[in-house]
Amino acid sequence: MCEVIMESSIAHEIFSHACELIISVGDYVRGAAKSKICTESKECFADLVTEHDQNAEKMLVTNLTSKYPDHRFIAEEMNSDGVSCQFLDDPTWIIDPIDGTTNFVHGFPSYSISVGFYVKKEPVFGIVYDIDNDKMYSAIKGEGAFCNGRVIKCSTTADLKNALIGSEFGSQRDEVFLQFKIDSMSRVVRKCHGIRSTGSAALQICGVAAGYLDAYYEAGPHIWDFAAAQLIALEAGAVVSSLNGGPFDIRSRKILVACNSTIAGQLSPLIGDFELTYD
Ligand code: LIP
Repeated sequence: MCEVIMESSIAHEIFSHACELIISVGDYVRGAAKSKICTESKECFADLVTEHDQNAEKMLVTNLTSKYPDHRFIAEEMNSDGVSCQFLDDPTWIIDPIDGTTNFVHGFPSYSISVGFYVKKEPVFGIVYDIDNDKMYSAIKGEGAFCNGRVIKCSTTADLKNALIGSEFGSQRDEVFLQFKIDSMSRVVRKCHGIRSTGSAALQICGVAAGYLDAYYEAGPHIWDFAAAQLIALEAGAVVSSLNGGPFDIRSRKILVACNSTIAGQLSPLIGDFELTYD
């Protein structure tokens, strides 16, 4: 009997508040996309941040802190100082204010607000809002996955050779790490219909949940890039694991999401593995 981590009516009340808040922050980001965007780089020249990432995060965290003062936060900009995230049993919001910042900066229409809500380190709900396409992907644990209120299910592709895969080169430019990614993609592309790199882990994983991708894998993203989307994929019927097919560790910065265990089993040996510092 799985333990009830939060009473359903309370989870729904918090979920509805979060959806309204995310829509209003989405309006801010959509408006900001129309103006000239100044960027700063973080770990390297390709790892970008803008004042709009910081403002959107402040809007989310300030609002949620005033409504739920005892809740905790793990968020990209407040945690990008490299100090490891404190992931405790308390009610915790895991936030990426703009997932796909490089796309946002270039006006490439694939960036999202990603908000996961966890209690006792277990997901309660996940929301990924595709700002440019006005699509809200969501799931409450045990209640299925949705896009703008419509039920979504992952695909039933049964063989990798008929599959479309999502993966990313990411924003790190460390030579050894990049070569690992190039080699794994070169092995994978030889065995499937194709690979799509659209620059947002959260939206790629929602693509698996919605069935237009059959799997997504990446080494390098952070807990805030997939905390919400991984629950949406699970509720859509997908399997979520580490790159080597082992149990998924949300702080490991490695994820493989597949429409079923057959595709995961065919894909994982081709990907290989890479040691990364935990979040
Ligand atoms: C991005 C992820 C993407 C990864 C990039 C970056 P950001 O998140 O969504 O999957 O390849 O390196 O981490 O920085 O745009 O929030």
